[in-house]
Amino acid sequence: MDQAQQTPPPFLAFVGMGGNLGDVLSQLRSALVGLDRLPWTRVQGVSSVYRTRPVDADGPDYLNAVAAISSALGPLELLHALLALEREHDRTRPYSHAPRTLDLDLLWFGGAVRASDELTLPHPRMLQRAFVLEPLTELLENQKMRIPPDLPWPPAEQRQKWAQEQGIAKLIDARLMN
Ligand code: PH2
Ligand code: MG
Ligand code: MG
Repeated sequence: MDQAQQTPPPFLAFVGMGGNLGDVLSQLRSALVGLDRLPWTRVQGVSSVYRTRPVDADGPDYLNAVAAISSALGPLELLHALLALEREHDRTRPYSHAPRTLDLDLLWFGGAVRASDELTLPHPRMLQRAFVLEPLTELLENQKMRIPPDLPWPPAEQRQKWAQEQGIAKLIDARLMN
């Protein structure tokens, strides 16, 4: 294999998954398969599924989860692949925070820091949203991963308070992956 064809080293990334329209559990499962099929990308693990009340949004309750992936795509390439997966799952955007079949948000990408109209990393609201924090905390613990040192993790009491306010409930019988 010549130099140009060698796979660049993969980065660890976290992807927030959610939806509140249609058969969301099936959509999340299918999205996870789609993530694992992306070029140069592997799913390393996924949290439990959480039922969550809409935050700054309307419509039915959401199902949310967070996946850890390793990917040698660049952050924008990965973002575009996530948006393409959303479209494959009939995602439409009639207005901001509208109910959706599938939302895939790039939360954190190998510690990269950037801010543009298209992509801000780390995700600017990820540490205030219990529907991200709770599944991500569980995932890190289960994968025996450390909290990335660049993320100012809220203390457990704060997280508990937000989880209560935002009505976060772990679904014990709904696994996305074995
Ligand atoms: N996503 C939003 C806005 N509000 N609320 C919940 N519970 N879960 C979400 O995934 C979510 C939300 C914007 O993407
Ligand atoms: Mg979102
Ligand atoms: Mg999104």
